[in-house]
Amino acid sequence: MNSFKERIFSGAQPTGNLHLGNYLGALKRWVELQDSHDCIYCVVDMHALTILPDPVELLNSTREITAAYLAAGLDPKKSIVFNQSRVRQHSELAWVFNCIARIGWMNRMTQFKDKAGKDRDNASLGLLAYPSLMAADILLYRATHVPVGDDQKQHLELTRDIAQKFNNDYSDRIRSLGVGVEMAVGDETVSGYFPITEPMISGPAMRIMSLRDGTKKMSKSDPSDLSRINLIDDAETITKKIRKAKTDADAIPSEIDGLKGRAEADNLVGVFAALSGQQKEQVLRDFGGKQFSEFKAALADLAVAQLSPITQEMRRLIADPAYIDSVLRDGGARASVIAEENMNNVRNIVGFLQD
Ligand code: AQP
Repeated sequence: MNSFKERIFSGAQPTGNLHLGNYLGALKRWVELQDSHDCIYCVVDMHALTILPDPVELLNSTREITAAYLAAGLDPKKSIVFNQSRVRQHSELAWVFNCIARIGWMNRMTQFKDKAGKDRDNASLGLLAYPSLMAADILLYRATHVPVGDDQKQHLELTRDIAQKFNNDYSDRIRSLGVGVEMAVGDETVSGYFPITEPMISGPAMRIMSLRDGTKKMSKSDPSDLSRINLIDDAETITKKIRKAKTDADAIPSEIDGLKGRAEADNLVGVFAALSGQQKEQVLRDFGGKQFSEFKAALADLAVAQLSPITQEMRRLIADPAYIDSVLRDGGARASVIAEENMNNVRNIVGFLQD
């Protein structure tokens, strides 16, 4: 069976500083995947427009997020690293997908509901269409796997629905042009132009929660800076934020069951596990019965040891914007070659007249 070449695609929005959730849920795993896979990592600046950032902040943030990627270990020689808006085919494919996706699908997206709030009529069309652009980001490269945090699961399912509907709607045309690829979906073998992309969501840190409220995701847009650890924070700030993190009055339990109903404790144990490359069970074996003050001191030392080298390298790179721009330019040129080949096929599939 002729099948898709395995390819990884993922990205983060330049809407502020990357935080520990972005690092553990995404970036750290992206770095690990570089050795075994063909990887494309994007700074998704077009997605950032959905919150209408100040243009100068968007430019700065795009460079800062690229600096974080590189400082965390993305190697621009091994992987393609670029900013989305450079490769025009992302918006071109997103338009095709806007005509495939159904408004009902978009209205069901929990991220849209959360971000649009009560006044949905006043939300931008871009915010509603965001998952269609995300599907285009992934499928433009016919990526087979997408490592993301748990919060992106629903968008990934929508990407699969869009790919499936495109493959079905244009199945005759894909066959007659001979551009389809056979793939296994469940027990069936089907043919299509786009792969049914697999999300990669696993490990102890797929949803890192706010340090102030264990029921809310750690997020760039949380107004409280104490709610998150930014990759750019210095050692003193990291230690202070962990010391101030919300916990309860009980000691650390020895068994996983003891974390039930204790969202903040569960979150800190998960962070420790992810940073130290262990399972939560092991962390509980080491710290069960101890007070939070002792556990937090150990967690702060671990976080500082892991994040400080990244922070230092980020600061060095941010001071060299010409280098960052050259990485994005080179990555954009390499991404464009793949993007144009696929978009050219899509234009033929949908029936756009070309030379
Ligand atoms: N708290 C989290 N825990 C684990 N993974 C997370 N990710 C985000 N937050 C957490 C993962 O990081 C990657 C990049 O995310 P993004 O920047 O594209 O957007 P986001 O998910 O919207 O992140 P934020 O911080 O919550 O940003 P704002 O506040 O701007 O919406 C993704 O793989 C994501 O799953």
